[in-house]
Amino acid sequence: MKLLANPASPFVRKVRIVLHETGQLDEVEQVELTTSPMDTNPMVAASNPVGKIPALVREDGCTLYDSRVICRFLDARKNAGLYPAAHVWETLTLEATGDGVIEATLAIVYEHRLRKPEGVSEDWIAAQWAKIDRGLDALNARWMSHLNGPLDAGQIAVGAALGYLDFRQPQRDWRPGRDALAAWYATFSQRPSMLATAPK
Ligand SMILES: N[C@@H](CCC(=O)N[C@@H](CS)C(=O)NCC(=O)O)C(=O)O
Repeated sequence: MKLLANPASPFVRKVRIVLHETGQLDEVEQVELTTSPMDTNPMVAASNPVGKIPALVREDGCTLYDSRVICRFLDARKNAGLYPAAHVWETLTLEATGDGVIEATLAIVYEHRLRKPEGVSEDWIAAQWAKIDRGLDALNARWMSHLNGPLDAGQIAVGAALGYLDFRQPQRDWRPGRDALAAWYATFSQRPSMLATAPK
């Protein structure tokens, strides 16, 4: 199998963390490439019609895309328990929360990177920050017992989201006022899978 990937992508990072945590690193070749909404890489477009990474090209089945699909596939392949049946809806919702924070953070990155300076909307960026802040506040207020439980795909998405905020928005520290989440991340970010996949 081949994973179309870029080490800076937080959605790719989710998949790479799952590969580490489930012992499948040797079974997936990682093909490093760049793509962007304004300049879609042809190999990505050929694998995922909406032109996004990660995409997982399989020899024995269709190419999978969207990190949630790929993470769930890799988990099922090894019966790794990252989507435990007893808590599957909570786990998927937590994963969606992490992904939503990533989407809003990525939207801010693209707004600065891809628009002409006169086209950048500060109001729109503020609206993305509101999504991020509400997401992080919800994690800190309502999800700590789940986050502190056995490893699952929801935790991995949140870890990737907080790592991406530190990577792209270090000047706006998300930790003040969110002590429980900050304490959780201080420990979670030291997992070997997180250290091995940290964006540079
Ligand atoms: N929902 C998708 C989002 C993937 C995504 O937005 N990936 C970014 C890189 S971090 C991308 O490929 N952007 C290029 C584009 O939007 O055209 C997932 O979870 O995989």
